[in-house]
Amino acid sequence: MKRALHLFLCFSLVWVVYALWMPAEIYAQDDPGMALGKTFATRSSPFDPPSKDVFVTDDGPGLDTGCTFNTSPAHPLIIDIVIDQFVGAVDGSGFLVNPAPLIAKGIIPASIEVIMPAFDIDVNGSPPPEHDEVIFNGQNLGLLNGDNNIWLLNSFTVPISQVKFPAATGGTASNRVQINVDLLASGRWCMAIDWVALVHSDPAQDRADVDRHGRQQGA
Ligand SMILES: [Ca+2]
Ligand SMILES: [Ca+2]
Ligand SMILES: [Ca+2]
Repeated sequence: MKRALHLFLCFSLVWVVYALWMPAEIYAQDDPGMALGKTFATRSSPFDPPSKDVFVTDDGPGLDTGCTFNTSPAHPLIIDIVIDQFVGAVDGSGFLVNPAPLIAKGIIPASIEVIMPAFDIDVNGSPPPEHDEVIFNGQNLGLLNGDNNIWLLNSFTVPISQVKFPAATGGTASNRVQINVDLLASGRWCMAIDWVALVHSDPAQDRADVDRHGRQQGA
């Protein structure tokens, strides 16, 4: 009986160690297939998304794809980031009808940062180099930056007027990032994205900027 209890305790201990160890092991690997259906995010880059003042998409279509060419069926990469915070009236597309008073009151910032870790953006590759274009809700934000075989955190500033919000409390709005890979060639360069975050800066700071701007205009 004592031996059976001993065996049981040993087995339990092994299982606990195994259970604690396993998620860390899977988490550290860049294997989107293994992450499907898991509750934790796939971390394919060395960068963790911010946890404060942020809307983030870390798993799903367009993310953790491995190096993707423009000849891949997965191209272009399309990543939707959901905002579930109602702030004011929006038009039929989800854009704020009148953001200025909300900015002045400090309810929303004047702009947000769209940030994403991007892999292997060969801007210094042999001509033609890698040119990967970022589109946010239909607006061109510019080209991704990076270098051969490294992850680099890219950041783009977007005016709040180009961000989609839900029409009512409890609703959601999808903000779409599209990456057009390798604009200058076909099947030449590949890249990947780990996550996309919409980071809102401090509305109080924006309000101060608006006030200062207003005073400057009025002076
Ligand atoms: Ca490369
Ligand atoms: Ca590349
Ligand atoms: Ca990810």
